[in-house]
Amino acid sequence: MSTAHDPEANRSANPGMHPGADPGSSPGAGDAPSGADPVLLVSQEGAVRVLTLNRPQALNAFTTPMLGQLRHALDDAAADTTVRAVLVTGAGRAFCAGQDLNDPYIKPEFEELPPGSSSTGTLAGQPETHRRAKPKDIGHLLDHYYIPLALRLRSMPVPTVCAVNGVAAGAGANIALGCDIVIAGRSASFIQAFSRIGLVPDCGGTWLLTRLVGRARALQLTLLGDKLPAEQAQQWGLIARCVADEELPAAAMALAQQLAGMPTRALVQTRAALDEAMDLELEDALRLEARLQSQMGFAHDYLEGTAAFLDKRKPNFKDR
Ligand code: T3D
Repeated sequence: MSTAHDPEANRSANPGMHPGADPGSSPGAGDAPSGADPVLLVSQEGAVRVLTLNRPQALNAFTTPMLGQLRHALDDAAADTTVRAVLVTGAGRAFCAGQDLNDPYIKPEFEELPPGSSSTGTLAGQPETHRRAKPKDIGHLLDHYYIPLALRLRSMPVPTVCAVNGVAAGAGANIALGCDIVIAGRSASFIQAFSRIGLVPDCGGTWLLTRLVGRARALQLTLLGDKLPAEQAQQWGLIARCVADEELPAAAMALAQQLAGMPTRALVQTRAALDEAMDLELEDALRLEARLQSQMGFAHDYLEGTAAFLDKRKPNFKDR
């Protein structure tokens, strides 16, 4: 899988996602200064758009500019009709360690108080001081970055593959699991790290995990915050495939190329129908299938697919 530096990928992302903050330029901790490596690499192989998280020194932990750029890159892929599948992966030894805990957006800050005031900010391992945590609503980060990103991923007009090349923790795990097909290297792992730092799962974890592995295992993963090795994640049905580390790039690309050659619109409607059917009665699911099948039956790809079968040739699908 090759990656290329694309100046477009490093531009400012959607201003106005948060009052007074530009996700493409806000001061994310450890973010690349201008001229340094971009935090997201964008490249294309055939009809597959490859997005590579690129802060390996911090295990690709998400900064706000990086979140903005990832969302922008997904928007670009969605709008580009030459793209028929998206492959997301990470540079270095990790996929993504979740939210960068140094990011000023969420990092707790304290203010000194006059002696005698009651202190709320004394932390273990630090001298007793009179200080108070400054109020900071870290939920804004979800509202303005993670929710749009998770929804963008789930509504992509092309199939998505995630190649999990190492640890995927917190929001990093749930972004990976939000892709349509998740393939991981044997040494990769999944950690619902939220409870370790006093948070609840986010980025779709509560919705995804119960659906993927059931309530008991979802509770085990999220309450304990333990590391789930890739092989066990596959056995549990959390991810689709687990391969040898050295095989991951080629296997993930082959999967993405296979999907790119398939009838895109039918694949995307299949994802939507499966998601919707989780909350439907059988009869409603049957009627949804019939409605979608009607639409598919009028589309080019169905005519092409059946004609190619009957002509004993390879189909050339076009619909998106
Ligand atoms: O409201 C909101 O919006 C909050 C949103 C929250 C979403 C979330 O994702 S919350 C969960 C955040 N993530 C974590 O809590 C995971 C933190 N990281 C870890 O637990 C461990 O790093 C790992 C288990 C992922 C990997 O461990 P290991 O031993 O392989 O690597 P390491 O030595 O811990 O990390 C290597 C470097 O990456 C290290 O930096 P250094 O010391 O070499 O300069 C470490 O600090 C850095 N790093 C790893 N994760 C993060 C990080 N830096 C900032 N933020 C991180 N999340």
